[in-house]
Amino acid sequence: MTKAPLVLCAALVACGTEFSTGGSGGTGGATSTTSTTTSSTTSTTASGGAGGQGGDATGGAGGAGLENCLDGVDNNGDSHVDCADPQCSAVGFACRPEPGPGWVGPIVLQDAALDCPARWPAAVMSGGASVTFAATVCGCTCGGAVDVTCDTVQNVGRYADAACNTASMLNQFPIGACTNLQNGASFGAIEVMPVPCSGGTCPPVPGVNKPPATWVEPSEACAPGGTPGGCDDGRCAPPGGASLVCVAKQGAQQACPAGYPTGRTIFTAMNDTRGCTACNCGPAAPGTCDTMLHFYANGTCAAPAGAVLPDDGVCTPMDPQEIFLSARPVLLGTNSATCEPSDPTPTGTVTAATPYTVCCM
Ligand SMILES: [Ca+2]
Ligand SMILES: [Ca+2]
Repeated sequence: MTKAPLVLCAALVACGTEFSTGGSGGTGGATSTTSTTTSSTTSTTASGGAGGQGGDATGGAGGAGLENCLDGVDNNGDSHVDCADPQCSAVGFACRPEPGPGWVGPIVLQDAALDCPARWPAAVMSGGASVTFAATVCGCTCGGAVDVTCDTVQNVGRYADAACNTASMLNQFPIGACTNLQNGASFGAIEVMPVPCSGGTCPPVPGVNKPPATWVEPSEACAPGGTPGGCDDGRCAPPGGASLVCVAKQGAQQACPAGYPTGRTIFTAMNDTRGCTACNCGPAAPGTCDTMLHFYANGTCAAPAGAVLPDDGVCTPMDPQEIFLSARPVLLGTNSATCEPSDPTPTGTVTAATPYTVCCM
């Protein structure tokens, strides 16, 4: 719903389409493009060729053409241009005071939630009196530990009974290597103990949640689509209806020109510098490396015996009749080590920028 930052066209000349509502609206003349080089800006003006009738006026005299009230041209040949033409004044077009150099308009100012009025179809700026926003929510978590150092042996407790009540015998199997169990081994139960690890780091995962900033007193300005003209002193503009008729100039708190006494400052951009302080992870606390212990039916770890046990330290009954001839603990590449995240705090703010002074009748 945020409109583009203000693009106040020079003198609102090039802002919109030809004003044309009501009437049969004949086709306009050819549009030519001219470059104005009186300043550093180049504006494109639509200088309609002959016969560009149409426009707002209704009920013109029989046989007379229609007057376009916003093109600075006497379209119907009655010697009256725009606001001076009875067709335009009859439907509320009026000369508004000339605001002076640097001011653009007339425009109408209204609640930003509304669509621009039909006679002021060109949305030329939006913004508000100030900005409001909720606090930034900062978070930080740590991913799984990497570069940990795993102990090099797997401790395995062997028991003669199935409930691990008998005195245990400790085996230490080098991790990743094949241990030949010589004449074979059988177990009533075993406990495969976790493999400790140390060291390592964790990748930090920052979280920055910036609630949208919104305008206080959101407003928008709409311009008529056409060239102000047809006034001896001032600018011809459509009736404002329920909206305030205003003029605008860049900068805050400019002195309002005659005829537009009520001024206010409207900001048209937001400068958002919000963020969070750094998300860091402390060194990994000691944990365990995950392994699986494989038993084999031959002496070289080549014939899997079907017994594969996790390193959970749990008393696991085995078939005491089964003879294993070799064993190998295998690292799975995962671990339980964790890191402590930092506690980031919000930084920055949102400020209103690019002010315009809008003065209204
Ligand atoms: Ca005209
Ligand atoms: Ca006329």
